[in-house]
Amino acid sequence: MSTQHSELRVGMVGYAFMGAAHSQAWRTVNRVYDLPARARMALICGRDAGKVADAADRLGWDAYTTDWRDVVTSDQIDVVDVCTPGDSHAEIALAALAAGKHVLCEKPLANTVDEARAMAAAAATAQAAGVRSMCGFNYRRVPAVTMMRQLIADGRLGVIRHVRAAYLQDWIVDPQFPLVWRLQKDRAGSGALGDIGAHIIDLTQYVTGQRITGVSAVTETFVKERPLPAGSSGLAAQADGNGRATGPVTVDDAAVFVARLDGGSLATYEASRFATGRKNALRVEINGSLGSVVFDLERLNELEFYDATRPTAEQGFTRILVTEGEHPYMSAWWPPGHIIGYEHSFTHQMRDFVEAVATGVDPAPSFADALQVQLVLDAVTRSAELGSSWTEVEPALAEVAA
Ligand code: SOE
Repeated sequence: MSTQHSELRVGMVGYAFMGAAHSQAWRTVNRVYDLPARARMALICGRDAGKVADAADRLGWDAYTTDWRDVVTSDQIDVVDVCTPGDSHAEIALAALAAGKHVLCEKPLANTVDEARAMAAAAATAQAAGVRSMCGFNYRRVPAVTMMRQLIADGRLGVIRHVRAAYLQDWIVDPQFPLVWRLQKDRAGSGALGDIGAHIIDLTQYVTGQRITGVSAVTETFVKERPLPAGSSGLAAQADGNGRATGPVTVDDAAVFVARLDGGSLATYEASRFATGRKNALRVEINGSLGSVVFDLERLNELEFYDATRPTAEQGFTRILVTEGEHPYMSAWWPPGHIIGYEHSFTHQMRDFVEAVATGVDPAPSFADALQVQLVLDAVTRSAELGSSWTEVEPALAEVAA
């Protein structure tokens, strides 16, 4: 006989890539984990009635609406899952928290520090009334990443000296790629920095347990004008050489920065959408006084671990296959060696969120954790704009440079 479960009725706003990834996780989590509450895919919201009706059917939602206010005001909804572009995160999450709904909000938390501060404050107020909130930095829930954090917390790397993180994509290398919302500051807040840079900021702080205290940054927008998407309106337009309407790219295509963390380590970060050939390449390497550990998203079931305490003749990077039942999250899946994928990190995220809400504890990362990431993003943007720590290299003499 199945155990009796209470129900958490979920309302999700947004149905594009993240909406689909979250839907996969909401469909799966009850079947993989025995949780104190069952997540019910009650209501999905999108602005286009035809598309959201199709999404409800395809993704497995009970009902749909075109007004997010229906989601946050319904007394038939317990959880609001925000999967929209960044310019609506604050409005929806603040309304949901005020309505007493538990909130899961996609990363980055907001488009600005002010919005993130308001969201973190509202989450703290709501928390006093038992309302839970979390920001969807899903890569924390890749088993190998959780194991990375455990190795460091157990002292296996000793004192952390270096953090080295890159998140590289190439989906907008073609200058003819249209001016989608992710390339517009008022919609997305920033470009590669906030979209994928936020992930490596959160992930490195999570695995090291340290916080970034200062940065020195450069950013670049390589392609400054792009064709307007079909059917776009309200975008400042001019015509390119072929008479096609174009608009300005108002965000970074790439951000590179060095940082200090409060545990004394030095860090380098690179977030780019112009790393030709790199599709979704996230790599983090942590060097410590007793060893090093490397995570590569393209090999997400593995960790490379260098244990400098082993006999010299036996030292080398070993490949740990993170698929044993004792590894984080893995007991719910398949026997050892039967690897999992990107989408499983979202199922783990929903597991932890549902368990936290059902047992009355605060899930992590909190909105306060996500605010701290937003503050780092803001510092990177300000550093790049100021160029304060930038020292020009004196050009070599013409005859020498030739
Ligand atoms: C686009 O860069 C994107 O979908 C990000 O928004 C996600 O957070 C990342 O996991 C995959 O790439």
